[in-house]
Amino acid sequence: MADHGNDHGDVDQDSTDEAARRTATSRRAFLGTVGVATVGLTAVTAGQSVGLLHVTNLFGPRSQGGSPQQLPVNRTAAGAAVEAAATDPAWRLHLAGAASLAMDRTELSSLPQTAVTLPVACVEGWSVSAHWVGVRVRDLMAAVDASTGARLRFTSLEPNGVYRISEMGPEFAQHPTTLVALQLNGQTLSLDHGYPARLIAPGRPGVLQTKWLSRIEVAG
Ligand SMILES: Nc1nc2c(c(=O)[nH]1)N[C@H]1C(S)=C(S)[C@@H](COP(=O)(O)O)O[C@H]1N2
Ligand SMILES: [Mo]
Repeated sequence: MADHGNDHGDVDQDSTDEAARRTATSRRAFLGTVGVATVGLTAVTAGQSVGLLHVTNLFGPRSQGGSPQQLPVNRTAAGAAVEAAATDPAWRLHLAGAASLAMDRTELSSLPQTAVTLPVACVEGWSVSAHWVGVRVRDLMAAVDASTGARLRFTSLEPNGVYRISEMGPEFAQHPTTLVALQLNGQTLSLDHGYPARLIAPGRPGVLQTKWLSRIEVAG
């Protein structure tokens, strides 16, 4: 084994160095899965195995009557005027920390997925629990070198509307169940529930669970 290094010093690793090395390694491993759609799904977080997403019929769930995907819709994709932008193949989720990245849905689906059960709790008086699968926000933002203490801003494709932008502090941003959700109740997220990707986080009102994500960035 070739050793081209020039620091043959201490065998004992300083614990800070070791932690930094682990962070860098896991970041490389995380990003290493981007674009490789057939691997990486066995290394799923929290011991949960989740299959590759199959984009099937986005409009199908709406034609079934009642709430699509067993969850009420507060504002439809048509009402928010996002149908064209949300189904555009050019869609990317833009991530901005010290570095920046743009990922399409296939790339997001190829990253380690986390499954959670969390409610949407609307101030209008309903709360419905649902099963979500997606990528941890903290992993995505670590990939663009955002500080773990950062406050984040989530921006929707929605051209206007009071819920277009939401923000969260690091206590939510770093939470292991705060996700960019891609799947809802076992199906590809429907257009009305925020396709191609929406925010889902624990312990926050529904108004902050931003649908039709376009961008996540470090706030101010
Ligand atoms: N972009 C965007 N996100 C949004 C909203 C919206 O109007 N626009 N409404 C919010 C509100 S008030 C609620 S209660 C939830 C509802 O999510 P659901 O329609 O998937 O149940 O989405 C939130 N996210
Ligand atoms: Mo809401």
